Amino acid sequence: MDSFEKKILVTGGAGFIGSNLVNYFVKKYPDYLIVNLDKLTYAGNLINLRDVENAPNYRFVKGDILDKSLLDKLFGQYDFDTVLHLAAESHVDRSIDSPDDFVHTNVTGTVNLLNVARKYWPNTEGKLFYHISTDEVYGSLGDTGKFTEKTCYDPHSPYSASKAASDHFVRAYYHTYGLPVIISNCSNNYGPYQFPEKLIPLTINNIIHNKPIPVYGRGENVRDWLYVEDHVRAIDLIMHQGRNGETYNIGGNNELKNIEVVEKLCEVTDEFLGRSPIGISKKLIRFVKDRAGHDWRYAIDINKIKTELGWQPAVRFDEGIRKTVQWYLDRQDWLKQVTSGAYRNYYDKMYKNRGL
Ligand code: NAD
Ligand code: TDX
Repeated sequence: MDSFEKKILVTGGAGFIGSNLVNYFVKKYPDYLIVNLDKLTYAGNLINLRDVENAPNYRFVKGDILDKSLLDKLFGQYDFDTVLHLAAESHVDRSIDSPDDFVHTNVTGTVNLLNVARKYWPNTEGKLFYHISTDEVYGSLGDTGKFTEKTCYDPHSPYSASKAASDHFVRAYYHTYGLPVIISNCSNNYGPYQFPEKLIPLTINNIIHNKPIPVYGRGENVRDWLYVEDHVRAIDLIMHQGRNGETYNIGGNNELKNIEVVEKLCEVTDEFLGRSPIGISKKLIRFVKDRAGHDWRYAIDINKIKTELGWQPAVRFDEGIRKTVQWYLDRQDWLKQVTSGAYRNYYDKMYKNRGL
């Protein structure tokens, strides 16, 4: 164990961003030990990690961040110096249907991790607790303005309220106990391995199967989209060069209305599937009842991470979306596998509720 330069606990490493991060870190840093702790909820899948599962610097532990004795055992066994905390319930619609799991995992789970880090890190030299969070903690913007690191928290959904609470606990442990922490708040990610309940993979999956595409309200809400690999690169930089106690906003400089995203996906997917005329799949679009408390617009000011750490998004949306559509078309086995089982019931119920 001591032969590793760093010993990193990644939580939620079988989910969308987590698996992209684990795949990237395990390959880029053979001298770092990456221990991935994941409960494997509906959103976590070990097939996302096939490329690295036998790597000598990678370990997987199936477990829950609510299991305090497991956390204690893992810290004792591996002597972690870094925590990259991504495990969370992450889907806003699910948080509206049933908030409790969001409180348990996102709030209590985060506090459990903070407590165990605090216990095992009496000497904080070289240690870091890094919480990967969301721009949704800042609430909703009108037609102008951007979120900066100084924007006041104003979460609107049970999901964003739970992430805001966890961010507050992370900062409280920095101020109260001197735990070395960093938080980053990122905008909407897209790319390989995103669970097909989120707008982009859901739309691609529905186009493939000629199913209705639900667009909430009039489709005019705006999100700032970032290719997941750019987010992972930002996390890598922040982990190595970010300053203790600081917050970094991460965004794609890429604001789009939901309807623009969906129409673009129809065009690219039609092109790749050879459907004619290109754009014919737009006939699948259905405007449905709006999401309760639907945040109007998110936009991120990336000035701090750009000037301090030299990070900016590298993948343009046009390029990222083509890579993403191609990935889902190539990996229909993946789509099939992750949408079987318990997910089916959720999906069928959601469609029924929306009259689709
Ligand atoms: P995801 O839902 O795809 O993955 C979450 C992972 O956490 C899954 O593998 C799941 O099994 C695991 N998990 C859930 N509860 C757990 C528990 N109690 N114990 C252990 N593991 C558990 O989520 P994602 O989209 O990859 O998001 C990862 C993190 O990044 C989250 O904290 C999310 O809030 C944050 N984030 C996401 C986005 C985005 O656009 N997806 C943007 C900004 C921030
Ligand atoms: O079927 C849909 N139709 C639709 O119009 C879905 C699933 C979504 N939408 C809209 C709602 C949002 O305005 O599309 C936009 C994107 O929705 P989601 O993919 O559910 O993402 P969002 O709610 O913006 O939250 C995401 O980004 C921030 C992630 O799920 C969070 O985990 C992350 O923190």
